[in-house]
Amino acid sequence: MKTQVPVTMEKAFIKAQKLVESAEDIKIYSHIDCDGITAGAILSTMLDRMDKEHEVEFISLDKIDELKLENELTIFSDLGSGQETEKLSTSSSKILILDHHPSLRGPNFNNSTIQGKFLEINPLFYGIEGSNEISGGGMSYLLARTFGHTDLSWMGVLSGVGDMQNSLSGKLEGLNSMILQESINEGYVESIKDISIYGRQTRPLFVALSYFGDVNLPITNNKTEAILLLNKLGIEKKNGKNQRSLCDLTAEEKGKLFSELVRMLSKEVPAKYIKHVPKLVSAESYDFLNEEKYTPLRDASEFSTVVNACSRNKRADVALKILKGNRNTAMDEMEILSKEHRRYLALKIELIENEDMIVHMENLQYFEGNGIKSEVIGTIAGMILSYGDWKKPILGFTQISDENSGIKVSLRCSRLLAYDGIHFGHIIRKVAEKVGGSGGGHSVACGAYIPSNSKEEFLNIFNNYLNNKISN
Ligand SMILES: [Mn+2]
Repeated sequence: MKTQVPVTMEKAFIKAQKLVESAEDIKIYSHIDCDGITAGAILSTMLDRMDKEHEVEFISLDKIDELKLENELTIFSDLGSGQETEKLSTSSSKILILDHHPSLRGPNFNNSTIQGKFLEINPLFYGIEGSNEISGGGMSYLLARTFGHTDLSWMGVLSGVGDMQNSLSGKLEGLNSMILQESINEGYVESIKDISIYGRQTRPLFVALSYFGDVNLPITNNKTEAILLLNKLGIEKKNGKNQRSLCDLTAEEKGKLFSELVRMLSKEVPAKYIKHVPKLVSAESYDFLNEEKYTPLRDASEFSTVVNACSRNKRADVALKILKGNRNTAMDEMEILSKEHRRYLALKIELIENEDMIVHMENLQYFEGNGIKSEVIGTIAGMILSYGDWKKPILGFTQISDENSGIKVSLRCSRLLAYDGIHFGHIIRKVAEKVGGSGGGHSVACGAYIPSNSKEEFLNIFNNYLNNKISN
C-alpha cells in the first residue's frame, strides 16, 4: 500500500497544474455525493485563490453523456473515468479527469489522438486502489497540493470517510493516511483510537449504542438495554444536565466498553467470525479541530452525513458553502435539511419495519422501496439491516426517478461477511450485467441499476450465486 504519491503520478499532477494555470475559464463537474461535493469544494477553493473564473456543478453519473462542453477547461472530479468522457471533447475544450473509479480507457489514452487536450489521472493507473486508498476528493486535494494548499487536507480526510474508504479496516490507509497525516500536521484534524459507533459528537451514548447493527445484540434497537449495559459497566450517562456522548468517555471507560462489546459479540457470532470481532468494535475516528465540539461538523463521519443530507435534498449548494467556510445562512439551512433528512429516514424505516416488508430468501433478504427516493435507498438498507438477519445481505429496490422507470438496487451487509472474504461490489456487478444492468461498489455497500422488469430474475440469480457462500 503506497503512502507516498508515486513519482509518475506526481508528474501527471504537474501536467494538470499547467492545464489549470493556462486556462482562464473553467468548469467543474463533480459527483453529487459527499466525496464529489467535497472534491468540488477543494477545487473551487483552489481556483478562488488563483482568481480563476469558474463554475461548479454537481451531477449524477447518468447526466455525463448529455453534457456540452463550452469552457476552455472542464474538470471532472469523482466521476468521468467510468464514462465515455473523451466523446465530449471539442476542438476548443480541454478535459481533466480526477477520478478514483475504474477507467474505461487506461493510462495510455492520455498520449493518444487528443494528446494535450485530455488528461485523466486515476490512482489505478499507478497501482493504487480506488476503493480504500484514495477518494475523488483525495485526488482533487493532490492537485491543490501541487499549488501548496496543504491546509485543504482536512477535506481530503472528509471525502475519504464520506466515501467509506475506512469502513473495513476502521482507519484511513494508503494515500488517505498520507493526507490524514498532512491534516494533522496542519493542526486541522485529530486522529483518535476509538470505539466504532456512529454519532460520537451528537448522539447520547446509549442512543448511539442502540444503533449497533453489524450483528444483532440485545442493545440493537433497544435503548433500555443500552442504558442497562452502561449501568452494568459503571459508565455515567450524564455529565451534570447533559447526556454524555462517546467523545466524552475516558480511555478507561472506552476500554471497558470495548471489552464488553467484544464479549457480547463473541457469544453471538458463529465460531469462524470470532477472530474478526475486535475489528467490528474498534476504529480510528477523526475530529475536525476548528469545528465546535458536540456539533455534527466536529466528527468526520457525522460531517459526511450532513453533506449527504444536503445533496439528497438537492441542495448540494448548501454543503458547498459550508465546506468553503461561507457559514452564515448556510448553517441554518443545513440544520433544516439535516432534520428533514432524519425525519424522512425514520418514517421510511418505521414503515418497512411495521409492515413487515423484509422478504427473506435462502441467502439474502430484500425490501421493495415503493417510492423511497433513490438517493437514500442505500442509507435505508443499511439502517434496516438491524431489523433483519445480519448473517445475510439486505437489498433495497426503488424506481430510479420519476422520469426513469429503471430500478436502483442498493445492498448493505455486516462487515463480518466482508472479513470472511465476500465482495458484494464485485458480485452485484456480475449479477446486474446478467440482467442487462450495471453495478459495483464496496464489499459491504454497493448498488446497481437494472431494467424495470428484471427484479425477479436479478434476485434469483443473486440468491443462487450465494449458494454455499453465506452461512445461515
Ligand atoms: Mn468517490
